[in-house]
Amino acid sequence: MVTAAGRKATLLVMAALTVVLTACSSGTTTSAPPSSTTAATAVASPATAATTITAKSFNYGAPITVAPGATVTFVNTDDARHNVTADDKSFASPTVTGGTTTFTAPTTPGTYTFHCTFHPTMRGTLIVK
Ligand SMILES: [Cu+2]
Repeated sequence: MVTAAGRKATLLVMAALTVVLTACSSGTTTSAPPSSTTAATAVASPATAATTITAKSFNYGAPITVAPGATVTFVNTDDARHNVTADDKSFASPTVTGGTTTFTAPTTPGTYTFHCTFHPTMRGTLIVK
């Protein structure tokens, strides 16, 4: 009788442990998909990044295309101060040093060349269409 009760108790403990372990492993399994969701979001990000001009190593990178009047983000990854100033002065970003700022693209479609007022050799192109 004691042995039967003991077995029953043991079974209950094992069942409880199994539930806990299952809960733990399913919890771990559940936390994995969110990271692949994050990866999917990261893949979608480049579309947004198209409205971002990044200054890196005194280089603006490839021309970017934005909609008329779009808010363009300017990211300066250098320790030096930079800005985005249109050659025709139609737009200009604030100057940032190792930071991020924004400016408004022209509302008139066209191809605008720009430069950094502190480093005239830095040149980039903003296409508005
Ligand atoms: Cu500069």
